[in-house]
Amino acid sequence: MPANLTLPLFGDATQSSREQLGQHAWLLRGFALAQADELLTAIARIRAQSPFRQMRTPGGFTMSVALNNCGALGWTSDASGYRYTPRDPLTGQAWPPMPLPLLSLAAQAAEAAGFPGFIPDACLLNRYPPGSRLSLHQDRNERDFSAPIVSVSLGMGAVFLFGGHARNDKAARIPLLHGDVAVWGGEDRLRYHGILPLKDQPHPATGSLRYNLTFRKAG
Ligand code: MD3
Ligand code: FE
Repeated sequence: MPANLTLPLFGDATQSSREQLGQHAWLLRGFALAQADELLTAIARIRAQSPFRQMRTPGGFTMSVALNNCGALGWTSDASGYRYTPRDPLTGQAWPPMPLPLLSLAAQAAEAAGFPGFIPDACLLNRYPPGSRLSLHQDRNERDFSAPIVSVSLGMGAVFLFGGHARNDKAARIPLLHGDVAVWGGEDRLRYHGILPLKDQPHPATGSLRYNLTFRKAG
């Protein structure tokens, strides 16, 4: 951790900094801090239209993380597989539109990480209660792997597993804190990654929850 990064009471970064995780993978510490309240307000509006829900995996498990989407396409999982759909299967309606502040934050973060012109058409919202986790996986349901993915972390901190191109490659453990943004593309786009079971360390902005937004070009 660079010496200029100070961690106050709740573990948020107070300054932004840029850490390189891979050839084309960057962690922008605190990049979303100034917009965090605006982002949480946007999540509350999205939730009123399409609720967070625990999806089933094709293998028959129920995910511990609750999911939601905004944008033209949304990621869903059920007994028949993983895919992007234009409608929320729960409401039968289109997913809520992607709020402009979210879209512009994602585009700015991508640009700061060397991916100018990123226009996502999907934003997956993950909501983690204490104890929930995301096991090691690759993001490969998007049509075009040449676009990067941008992720924004809000609320409780989590330990991110940053693996390699094979499931068994040793994974680095990287804390993700309120306001942190990660961007990965190029050769890092298909790295295995996951989130360890969340500790209950309530955050003033969200209580005992963590939110992660991932912006993707899915279609
Ligand atoms: C992957 N979400 O929704 S994003 C997912 O925090 C997902 O909710 C996690 O994986 C979450 O599919 C992690 C953070 C991240 C950061 C850097 C990466 C994922 C990465 C670099 C390479 C590959
Ligand atoms: Fe992922």
